[in-house]
Amino acid sequence: MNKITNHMPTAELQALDAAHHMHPFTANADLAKRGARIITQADGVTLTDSEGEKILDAMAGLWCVNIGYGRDELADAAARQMKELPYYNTFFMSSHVPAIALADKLADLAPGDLNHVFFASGGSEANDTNIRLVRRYWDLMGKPGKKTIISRKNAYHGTSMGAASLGGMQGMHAQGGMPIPDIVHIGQPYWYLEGGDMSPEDFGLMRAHELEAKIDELGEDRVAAFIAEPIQGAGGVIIPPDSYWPEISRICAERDILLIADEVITGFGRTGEWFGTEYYGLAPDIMTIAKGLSSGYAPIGGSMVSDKVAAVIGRDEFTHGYTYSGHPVAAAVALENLRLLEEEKIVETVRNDTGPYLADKWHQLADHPFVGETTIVGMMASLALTADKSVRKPFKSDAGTVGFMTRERCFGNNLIMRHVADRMIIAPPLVMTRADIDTLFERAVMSLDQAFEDVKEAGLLETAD
Ligand code: PXG
Repeated sequence: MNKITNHMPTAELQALDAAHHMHPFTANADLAKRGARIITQADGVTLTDSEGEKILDAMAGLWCVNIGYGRDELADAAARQMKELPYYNTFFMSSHVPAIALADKLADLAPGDLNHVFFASGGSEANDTNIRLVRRYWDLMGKPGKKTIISRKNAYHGTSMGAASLGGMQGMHAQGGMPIPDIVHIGQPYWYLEGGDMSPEDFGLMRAHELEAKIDELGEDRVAAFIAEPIQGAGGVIIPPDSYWPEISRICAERDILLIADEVITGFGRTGEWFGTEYYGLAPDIMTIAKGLSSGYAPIGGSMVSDKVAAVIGRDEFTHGYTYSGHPVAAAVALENLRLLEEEKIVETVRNDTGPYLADKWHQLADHPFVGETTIVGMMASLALTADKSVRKPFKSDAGTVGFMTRERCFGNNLIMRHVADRMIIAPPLVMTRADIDTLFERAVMSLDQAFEDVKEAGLLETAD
């Protein structure tokens, strides 16, 4: 393909970017020295950068472009809606057609009795809504003491003060007064590095029982809710042992607390089901949605709420809302995205065809001397890098050193595969074909081979004591 020329040269773009643009989760001074990779176009599963390089995007942007890039239908839906009604609010007894249609469609798609939606612009806002929803629910139920929300270490629920407090990322809590009061964290079901000598099943049960123990410790009359991602995404694609979710479900059913499933990543086909709660057979009271809802084409998220909780919340004014709750353009784009996902049977294809094909390839990587385990559900997968396949232990070097070196090789080979500490992760667009998967696999093997040599040469192929 030709170099894209209808923009400034890369170096000039990088200089302007460094001068004025503060990037998320970035040491901007370091980035300024190195220069950002500038993406100019995308189609299907492939990005084009300002140098004309074609890059296979095995992360679907930031876990969101489920439908793939370049869908005119979504652009047309946005243009139509912008001309007809670019904005109106949903406060003050008003509504509009796109928000109504999308809420109706979501009630249809969501499992169980999650028949109501409170819209937000993304996952963080939606999780902030959830904090307020569950506390308000228990107030109205005459149990105002039930305020505490139990979450998990290494969970990711967003970056606003509320959402980052729900999250269990130490690096985030260290920067500015988090967690906010009445949010506590239990252990994560991460068997590979935390399971020790236990079997995965016993370890899964043990971690689930931490929820029960925490409820007992705090007192059931103080606990409002438990929040969790069905599969941790940003934490490293941590797929819990099979014993974990059934036990959590039992505890939530027996105790008088609400279950919030954060489906920002696992929703809209990522697991091969429409929602991760369906994959695990969960019955949450509230479900957080964002990302794949619009395939990232427009910023929109929300909280799906059960009949039971919505009926209570609806008794009185809920003093909460965002200017862009149910934004008509974002809602119209989301609706069109859901129509395409359904009509083109994209979720079914992931479940029955491309998902199993990817899983087969992914598990072949487990034979590589640099890989300790491979794990995958639908189209979200991870692998643990290791210095010694015979033990489940981290590297001696700081967590992420080896992962970063591997990521650099992937980027060099025009493959977007990310690292979380020393796990490599993928979450490709759900439209990825078998041929795309073959390309992904070839580039992944090449990158692992190269990184393995780099790590050996740097003297970093060493296991922690
Ligand atoms: N919940 C979950 C489970 C998420 O993964 C959010 C909430 C927050 O959504 P917003 O739309 O406010 O970003 C997320 C977002 C990463 C990464 O590095 C992951 C996310 C966002 C940014 C980076 O993997 N997930």
